[in-house]
Amino acid sequence: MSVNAPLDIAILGAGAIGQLFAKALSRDHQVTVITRKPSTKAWLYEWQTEISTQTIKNATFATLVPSSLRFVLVCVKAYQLPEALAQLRPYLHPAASIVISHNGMSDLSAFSATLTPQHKLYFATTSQGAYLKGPQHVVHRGVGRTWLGAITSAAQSRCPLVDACLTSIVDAHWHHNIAQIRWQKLFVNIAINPLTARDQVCNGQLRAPKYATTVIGLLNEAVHLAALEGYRCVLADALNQAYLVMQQTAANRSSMLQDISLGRQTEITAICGYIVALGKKHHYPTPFNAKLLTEIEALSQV
Ligand code: KPL
Repeated sequence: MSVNAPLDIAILGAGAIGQLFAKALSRDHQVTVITRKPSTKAWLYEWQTEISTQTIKNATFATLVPSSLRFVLVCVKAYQLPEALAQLRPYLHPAASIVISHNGMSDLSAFSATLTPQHKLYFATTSQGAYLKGPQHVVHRGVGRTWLGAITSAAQSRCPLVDACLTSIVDAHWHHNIAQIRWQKLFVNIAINPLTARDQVCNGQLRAPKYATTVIGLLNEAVHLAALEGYRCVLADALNQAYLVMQQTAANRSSMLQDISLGRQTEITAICGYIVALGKKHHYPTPFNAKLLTEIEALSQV
């Protein structure tokens, strides 16, 4: 298959990021978004002053043919991932390429164990600032970088789906060590998501001096534990990156703030909860992450 040939790409998950990727990829490819309920309504996209509508093909699992999906992006929340992957598995083509993207950390080993040597599994991290304003209304608030990289050894060589993402998604790049990049993205989410959600502020407002001690405390714990897990990282770099994303996505409401505002489950377990769990494993105290974990869990139950 030529790198430039249009692909049939399925996207599982119609959240803000799934829809941003769908819109970007649909310029050159046939995109189908898999949702729980069928929909033919056009999506409304707001990108700064530009507003456009687009109808992207929609399917539900009930309408799909088993073993038919060759190129798949999975853009669901970390806590939805195990169920989503179990549902998706029978519909994967024997040589499917799959890109998973979500905030926080997840264990992909159970899913990887079900794959054949022909399957290729990748991960994408993104710092795009986007949110759903209404049921089919995406607002893109800031360009952030997207990194793609291999999870399984079969995916060490790139594939047409990855090339399509690298070409169509703005500021998207390949990285040979996506695990390291996932840690860097985790640092950004640890610094931004819980505080914006707790205090109901936009990302840029966290640059105020009153947040500095907490941001440093959260990242100090995370960087220390990342090092204990074998990932090279420096606190100054994690802080620089977090403050850069606060600036680049200043007007954005973080995904966790949106979740709390809409009464949805948050990704706190895969973000601060991940650090707290690692702290227990390594007998390293994590008071900053534990406090935010408790506070966000309490808010989710209101
Ligand atoms: O990933 C994000 C999120 O909101 O989940 C950031 C990068 C913080 C953008 O808002």
